[in-house]
Amino acid sequence: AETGKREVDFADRNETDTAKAKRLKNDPNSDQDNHNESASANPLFGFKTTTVLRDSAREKNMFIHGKLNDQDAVIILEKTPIREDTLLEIFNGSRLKLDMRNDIYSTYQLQPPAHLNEMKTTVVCPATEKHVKKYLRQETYLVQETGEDYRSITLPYIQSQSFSVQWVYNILEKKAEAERIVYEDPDQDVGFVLLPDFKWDQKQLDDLHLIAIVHRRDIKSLRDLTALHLPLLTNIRKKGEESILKRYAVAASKLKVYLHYQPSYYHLHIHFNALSYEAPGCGVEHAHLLSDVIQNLQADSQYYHSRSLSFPLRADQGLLSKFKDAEKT
Ligand code: GTA
Repeated sequence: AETGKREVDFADRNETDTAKAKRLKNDPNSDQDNHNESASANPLFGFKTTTVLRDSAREKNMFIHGKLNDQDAVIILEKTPIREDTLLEIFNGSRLKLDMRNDIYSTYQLQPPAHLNEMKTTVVCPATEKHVKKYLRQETYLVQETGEDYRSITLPYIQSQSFSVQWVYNILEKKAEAERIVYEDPDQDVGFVLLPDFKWDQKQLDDLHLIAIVHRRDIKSLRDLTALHLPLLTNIRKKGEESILKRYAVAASKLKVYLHYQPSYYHLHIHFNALSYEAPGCGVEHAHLLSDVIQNLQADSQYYHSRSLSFPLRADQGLLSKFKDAEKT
């Protein structure tokens, strides 16, 4: 098997320098056969970058806006973590190029076998202007929203413009990702679907991320929850944790289970993350632990109806200007 893998690796390198240069430059004059082959095997072939929305050398990712077949698209490229179970193959099956050596210190460029050098790639196409703005690096501001602000400012805003939740309905109706479902409770009142979040490539447990999507379609966010929803929330916590233990052998004490406020998608869903993983959006300004939510509702059924909630908004988010207009920031 090892030899087979190496052969593939070397076959890749047999590409001529000219072919490689053409491919890398996305040269429109590159030969048509090559183009057709590449376009069918690679749906991103011909993507034209308009702008890099954000990138991070530390997180090793890049968010790119561009055109894919004349449609606006956002592509997220992300280098994936190194897995312990691949170390043997990395050490024995890679090419090494020495960068420098000094006394007991040396650095190398290591080229692992191609299958260990994958990049997680997320594509949003066609992307709306709202998607482009969502991923653009921007200044954020903390807003404090009273229950009354929610009803007079936030609710009308999210009713008039928020991301489509079609992808959520596709999951609930088994029109998409059906094979990825980890657990389902089909009850229409307290039931939910638990599946991997699309940010998690499921290759390692360090960044475990699942979402529980409720079957009910009448709960937009934390703000809609009352004590009447306690059976739903406790059911999600209990069965979600049990299923994760069964499937991934990760105990409840190694999980953080939370809701976002504001979420991006206004159909109630709950995040299950590895405790040690700093997922985007798990900070105190954005995340509400499910166990706290349950206790708050047990103490006061109207807690999320009346309490002030803080959350960050990006500079160009329409909701921020609504709060500014109301002189709330
Ligand atoms: N299984 O089709 C889907 C799908 N979609 C469209 C979204 N999600 C999906 N999961 C499946 N299939 O965790 C997931 C999202 C998110 C959750 C919605 O549903 O990955 P939310 O409503 O609370 O919204 O959660 P949230 O967390 O604000 O949205 P999101 O998209 O996670 O963005 C928050 C920040 O995370 C972004 O600003 C960005 O910094 C970062 N981010 C987003 N996507 C990626 C990515 N692919 N890679 C790295 N970072 C990302």
